[in-house]
Amino acid sequence: MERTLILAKPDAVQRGLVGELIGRLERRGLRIAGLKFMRVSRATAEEHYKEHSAKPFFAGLVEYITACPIVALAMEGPNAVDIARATIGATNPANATPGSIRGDLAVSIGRNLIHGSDSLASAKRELDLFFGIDELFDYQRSAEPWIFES
Ligand code: D4T
Repeated sequence: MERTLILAKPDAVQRGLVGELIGRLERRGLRIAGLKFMRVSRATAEEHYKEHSAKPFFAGLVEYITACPIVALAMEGPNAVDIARATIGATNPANATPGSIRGDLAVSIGRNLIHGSDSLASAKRELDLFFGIDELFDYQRSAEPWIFES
């Protein structure tokens, strides 16, 4: 079982596509372990994208992700990191396969709708950045009958 960080970015919120994005990931088979509607601070954005800090698109990327609220999700399931990335599609929507989220719903790399962690190590780092441990639901430990009545 893996967890991955998903961000429905500002353009997804503005275009009213949050439900569509979550729905696609849920229908694929991943389940929600955490969810929040939030404004990303500049400090969090810079930390989240620090591997790109020297790139020419970094300033625009931070402006974009902090511009209006996003929806942050922890999604979980077997191979959740790779499954989410495949469902999302290539970083540049121009190269994303039709049938993927970006391949169906986006055209521009600078407005590519959604983020998914690119490795298990990134997922852990990014989930820690966006969620406190008490904000994530532990299905394994829960005695709640969360799908079926007994
Ligand atoms: P995110 O992190 O947003 O899910 O994107 P990816 O994981 O798919 O891709 P990434 O880390 O390589 O890029 C992060 C972010 O930067 C934007 N970007 C990227 C951009 O605006 N111009 C560019 O040339 C590149 C490479 C898009 C995603």
